[in-house]
Amino acid sequence: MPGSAAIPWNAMKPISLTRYLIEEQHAGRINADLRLLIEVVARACKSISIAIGKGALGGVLGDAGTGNIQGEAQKKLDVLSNDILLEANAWGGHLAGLASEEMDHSQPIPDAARRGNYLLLFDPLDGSSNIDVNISVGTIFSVLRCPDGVTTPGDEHFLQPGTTQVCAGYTTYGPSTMLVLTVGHGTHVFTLDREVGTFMMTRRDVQVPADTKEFAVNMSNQRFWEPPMQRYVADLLKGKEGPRGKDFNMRWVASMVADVHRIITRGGIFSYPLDEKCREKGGKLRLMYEANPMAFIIEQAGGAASTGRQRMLEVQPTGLHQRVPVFLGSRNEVAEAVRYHEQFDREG
Ligand code: P6P
Repeated sequence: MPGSAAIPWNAMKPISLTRYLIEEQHAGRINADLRLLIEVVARACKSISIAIGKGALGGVLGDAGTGNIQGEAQKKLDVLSNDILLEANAWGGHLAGLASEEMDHSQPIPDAARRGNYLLLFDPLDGSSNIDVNISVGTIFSVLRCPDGVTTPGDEHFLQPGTTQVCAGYTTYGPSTMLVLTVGHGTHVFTLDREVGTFMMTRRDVQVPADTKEFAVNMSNQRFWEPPMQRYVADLLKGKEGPRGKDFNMRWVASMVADVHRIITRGGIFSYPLDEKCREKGGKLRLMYEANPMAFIIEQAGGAASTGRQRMLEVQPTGLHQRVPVFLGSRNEVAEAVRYHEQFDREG
């Protein structure tokens, strides 16, 4: 076309996950084993997406009739998703071991297979209580390095603070299937092109707005919260007339991946604080394969993540299925929630 400006060919269409990972490898930011690991997990998420998409027609809804170490009844899709991720990661030679919300203990890669240097942790299907009512659910994963000299990792080798993660991601199975990923150089969003079967980059280097007017919390727990959480939310609800000087909106999907993805997309704060019901367990959400990967993803997108009293990524884990209180999202709002907790701890 005469006069049309020449558009660099590679600016004309989104790049695939594979191309992004190859570019990261060529830049020296990831190695071949980590690239393979991420591709394998992404491929497993595509299989999970297909299984979920069948719904009632696939015979995969409802309870599996089993329970997990969390004391939760497992859904059929919990077990299927876990099996898909185990099988996908068993033979690639990129892992030394893996751990799952659905398994009591971590599992070293079978002796017969070549072992790599990474540890993979995942919640294979987070929010699975929403499956039977057709609400978005997701897969969350975190990657750590296996400690030097350890060839058969045990649970104790997974107990590394979130700052040691080399990769974290989640896949949200919603109207579209989207993979959100960080390898420590920004947070990027990939959307599954179902016709081709490829994740295509649809947002590079997400930046979560520093401020927000939207909070996510299960308000039915309000009477069980600690005083600082009571005061923080009470002030949110006072709106423009209150100390915050602005009105807030509330969302609660009860699927962490869906709530966090909304925050990645438009900002907000997600909270699952301590309450009298979960205090003895340390909280509701799990540190190693829910809070830490989400914290890494959010921080890489300019947000913040805290227990309310400590930066999430600096928590020293004491157990594979350890639970923690969670505040994450727009950094200035998380700082405000933390301020309420610090003031209470100082002054009561
Ligand atoms: P509640 C789902 O079971 C989950 O682990 C998270 O995905 C979600 O944010 C939370 O629990 C919902 O908890 O108490 O509101 O059902």
